[in-house]
Amino acid sequence: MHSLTEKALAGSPRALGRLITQVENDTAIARQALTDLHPHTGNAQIVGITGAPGSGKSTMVNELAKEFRRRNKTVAIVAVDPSSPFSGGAVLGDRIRMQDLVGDKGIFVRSMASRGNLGGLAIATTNVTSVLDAVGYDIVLIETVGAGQSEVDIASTAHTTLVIEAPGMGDDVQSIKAGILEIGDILVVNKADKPEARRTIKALQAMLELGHSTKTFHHGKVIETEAVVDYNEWMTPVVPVTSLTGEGIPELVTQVETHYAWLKESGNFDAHQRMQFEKQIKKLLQAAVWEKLNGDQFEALLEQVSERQLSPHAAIEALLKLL
Ligand SMILES: Nc1nc2c(ncn2[C@@H]2O[C@H](COP(=O)(O)OP(=O)(O)OP(=O)(O)O)[C@@H](O)[C@H]2O)c(=O)[nH]1
Ligand SMILES: [Mg+2]
Repeated sequence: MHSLTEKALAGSPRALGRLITQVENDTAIARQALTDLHPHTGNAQIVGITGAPGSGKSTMVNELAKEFRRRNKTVAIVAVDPSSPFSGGAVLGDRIRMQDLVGDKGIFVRSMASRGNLGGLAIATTNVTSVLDAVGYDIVLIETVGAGQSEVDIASTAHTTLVIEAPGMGDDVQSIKAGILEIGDILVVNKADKPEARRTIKALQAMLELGHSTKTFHHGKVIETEAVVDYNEWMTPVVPVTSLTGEGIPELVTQVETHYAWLKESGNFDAHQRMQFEKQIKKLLQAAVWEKLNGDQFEALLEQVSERQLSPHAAIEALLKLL
């Protein structure tokens, strides 16, 4: 085991920071470390926080961290900014807001920025999360802006995904982005201090009711399809909070804990974990294939397919031979 890994496991925040830099840069040390650390993972609750820019994610993460600390849980925060190519650039504001967390040994904060492709950032985020889990943080909070693919990626890394909505950002059921129902385990309406928040809450509740429609037509008769009480089903709650003052944060943290307990008790945890590893392995496989491929060889095959000299299937055969 590399000394950096050993020191990080022993609790050195300095070593942890340096190890994470290795992971971000996908170095040989990092790959070995991830292998060495894998048996130590699986104990942290990983919580994804996603939402539109300005919805209040950073403010909320700060408050969530404080509330988890009050409950004697250690917390690591990963702020992912896919739009920024500079680590620490666009998230400077977050750093300042995180000031009240500084000095607490039970808190670790890390910002990550895109260095080119989003896929690389998603893999790096998953890896960094594994490191934080392995070294013993109870809770890992991942903040990411809802930007296309990234929230889906977060959902495949996190156990519990919070989708943040804020009033005034388009409150009609139609304008709330499709897909949040699938990824959000908890829908949070932030800025509940604003009077318009009631509308947002109502819109989300209406949307959930549509999603959870229990009635369907069968041979012209209305029948109940889903059991009213299904212990295997998680009922997505809508939780209003005011991150600015901390109001509603304890209730939100309780919901986050309840979701984790539900995952474990319902037997969904293992299935969830398997699915996450499956996705991770497939992503890594894809990355490994690209790494092995010679770009010119790929271009040449692409050219032949475009010229109708080779079918895409035959190109795959040729690619597999090249590997
Ligand atoms: N009124 C009100 N304002 C809030 C609340 N929470 C956050 N804000 C404000 O909303 C603005 C955006 O907050 P951030 O926490 O930076 O939002 P964010 O989602 O992290 O933004 P990005 O990281 O840029 O995507 C700030 O001016 C906050 O002070 C709240 O509960 N009520
Ligand atoms: Mg932010």
